[in-house]
This record gives sequence, C-alpha cells and structure tokens, in this order.
Amino acid sequence: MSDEEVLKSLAFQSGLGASQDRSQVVKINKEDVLPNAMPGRRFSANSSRKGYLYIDTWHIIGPWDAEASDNGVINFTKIYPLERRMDLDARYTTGKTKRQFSDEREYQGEDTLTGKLSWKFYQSPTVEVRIPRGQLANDALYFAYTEVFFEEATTLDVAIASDDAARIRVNGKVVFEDNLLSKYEIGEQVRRVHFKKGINKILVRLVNGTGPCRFSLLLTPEIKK
Ligand SMILES: [Ca+2]
Repeated sequence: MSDEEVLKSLAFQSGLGASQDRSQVVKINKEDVLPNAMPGRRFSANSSRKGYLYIDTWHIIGPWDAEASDNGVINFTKIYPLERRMDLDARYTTGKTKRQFSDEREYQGEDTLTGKLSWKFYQSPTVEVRIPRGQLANDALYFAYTEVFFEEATTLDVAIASDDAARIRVNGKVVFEDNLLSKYEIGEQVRRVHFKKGINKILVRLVNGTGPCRFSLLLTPEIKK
C-alpha cells in the first residue's frame, strides 16, 4: 500500500431531499445483455425479435435547476411546456448558472454556466445514455427527446432505467415514472410498450440528484417472467 494521500470524492450532497430507493429487482442479466445489445432507432418486425436493442440517438437539453422534493419524492405533477409541445429549435435563458458535478468516472468540479440552453444532439456509445460532462450538474433537470420508426405497429417489453428520477413518455403517454433518487439498474423496470406504425416520439424528463445522470431504454426480444 502506498502512503500517498488519495483524493476523496467531494461528496456533494443533493439539495433535493429525495430519498434513495435501493430495492429494485434486476430482471435483466446484464452480463449477457449489455455486450450484445445493438443500437437502433428504426425497427422492423424481424429486428425487434432478434436481440436486445437500445435507443442510442437523442437530443438533450439542460441543466435547469431541479425543484426540491416533496417529502423525499420528486414531484412530477408540474407539466413543463415542452412536455406539451416539442420544439427542437427552442432556446431558453432559464438554465442553471452554477453547477457542481461528478460523472461516472469521478471527474468532478464546480463552475458557472451561461444559463442559455438549446437542444444538443447526442449519440450514445453505450446502452446507458449519459448526460454529457458539459451539461452534467447536481440538482438538475433535463429533457431528452428522440423519434423512433417502426415499420409495423409493435408491442415490446422495454427495460427502462434512470439515474436519478425520470418520467418517460411515448407518444405523450407516460410509460415510466421513477420519483426517487434511486440507484441505476439496467433492468429497473420492464414495461410493455405499444409503438405505432411510423414515427414514435419519446420524451424523457430526468432529474439528477448527484453524480452521474443517465437513463436507458432497452427493447427486449423476450423477458422470462
Ligand atoms: Ca445521479
């Protein structure tokens, strides 16, 4: 053992006051799945049955200041304008102007931001879609948006996970809501989701407490229940 001092994490505390839920049941065997999942955003009847597919291309906007929790639970009752009407050309000057951040590689710091926000294109190399370091902040709100194309109307089981709280809409309908600052598990919840023929719109509203901020949608060929 070296006796050099090792820098400790700054251990930023989330100011949102939401409790942590460590009780998720993992339904996906990540050792089997993650090395084999393929990126995609256009799906035919065949492609969806061959193996695991993750949605890799997104537009991401944020950070805004996240609102404090209600008794440990992130309050999703407020609806933001872009949840009603999507506009990828929208510009905002209401973003966070100060941030602390620490990513999954424990790169961390604090600095100031302009507060100016616009949608940024992001292609994720991994199943988990990570908020890029330039946008990462503690106690922050983000939105991520994508459109996926299905050649036929399809119902699929989708393994959804978020770090931290998230509400996810497919074609306006909420398919996932996690209102705790929970640990990220790739198989956090499996939802049976209906995708219509043609373009399907997916909107993720994501709240980060501290540390990395990420989510994933993994389309599963079959889940043994
Ligand atoms: Ca986090």
